[in-house]
Amino acid sequence: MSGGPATGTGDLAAAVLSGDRRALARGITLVESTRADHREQAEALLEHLLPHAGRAVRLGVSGAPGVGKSTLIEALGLLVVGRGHRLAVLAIDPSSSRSGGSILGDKTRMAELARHESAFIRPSPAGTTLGGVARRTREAMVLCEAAGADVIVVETVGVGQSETAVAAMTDLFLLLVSPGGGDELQGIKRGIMELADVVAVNKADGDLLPAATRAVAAYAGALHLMIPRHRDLPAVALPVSAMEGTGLEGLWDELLRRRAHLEATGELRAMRAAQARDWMWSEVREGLIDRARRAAGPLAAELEARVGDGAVLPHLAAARILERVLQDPEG
Ligand SMILES: Nc1nc2c(ncn2[C@@H]2O[C@H](COP(=O)(O)OP(=O)(O)OP(=O)(O)O)[C@@H](O)[C@H]2O)c(=O)[nH]1
Ligand SMILES: [Mg+2]
Repeated sequence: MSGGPATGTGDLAAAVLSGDRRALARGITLVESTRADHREQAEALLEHLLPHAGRAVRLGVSGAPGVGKSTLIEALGLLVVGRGHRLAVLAIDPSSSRSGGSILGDKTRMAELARHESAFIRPSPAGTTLGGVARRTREAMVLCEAAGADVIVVETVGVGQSETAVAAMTDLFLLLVSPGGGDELQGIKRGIMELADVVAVNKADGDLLPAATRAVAAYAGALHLMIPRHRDLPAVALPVSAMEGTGLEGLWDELLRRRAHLEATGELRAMRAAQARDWMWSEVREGLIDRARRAAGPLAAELEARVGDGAVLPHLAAARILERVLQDPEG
């Protein structure tokens, strides 16, 4: 790149817009970087690209470990690119630093999809905070859409708050469950079920088929008792087999039907507006916390220790840190 960072960013933006996958990968690396100069370039890049984003179908997929997310995303992804779409798969996985990159393993598991010219799979960055990973995933989504992806799948492992983070950046939320039935239903937090547009009971094949059929009925009953996320569009439960491919056409059609409904009623626009507002405030939160840590310096560790010992009340410690930020607003 020549001509300083501004020109470089412009060139990169043009390359991303032309659908150049290597440029897209480089752009995502830039938004993932924590270096201050990279951050500046990332922001310039996003400013170029944001007007070209926003048209994709954004689908969140979550489910417990081993439920079949990777298998499903590969199979559904192949179906989607087979219908002429351009697909990007991103992941929110704040635990990936601990597990050594489960999504990296996924890329090899989704081998056929990863090789497809219309699919782009991006392993999750090793993140320290959910907020940090979520920010980078949101920004990566903008880049993928600018590069021409019209379907974005954001995957997360269903073990924590990451479902809420994914639901806050997507149009549709697919909860994948296994045919465990009643017991398992108890284990899934109500709040997560309430986010779902579709609960897909996976592994509805072979010996597991009868259990899967019962589970679909149990989930349908449970969903029936909940307040739907979208009025006139109650969530549904469906059986699928990611391994055998059964139910996937129906699943995709159901997702598209719901997306079309949300678009027609204006709910999609309202949802995206609310998401943009949330994004803004979460940036404020993350930014303030970053600055507070920098402004507090060694005082942070000292106060953490004293709060831990019960020597200082947390809100008083917080007030002291906030005072520092206000004295030193540039961080
Ligand atoms: N019988 C059956 N097995 C399946 C199906 N889908 C996935 N599996 C199996 O379930 C296991 C876990 O599948 P993955 O796709 O790796 O599950 P995952 O949810 O991505 O797991 P993590 O990434 O560890 O959270 C593998 O052994 C798959 O072969 C299915 O539709 N039917
Ligand atoms: Mg997986």
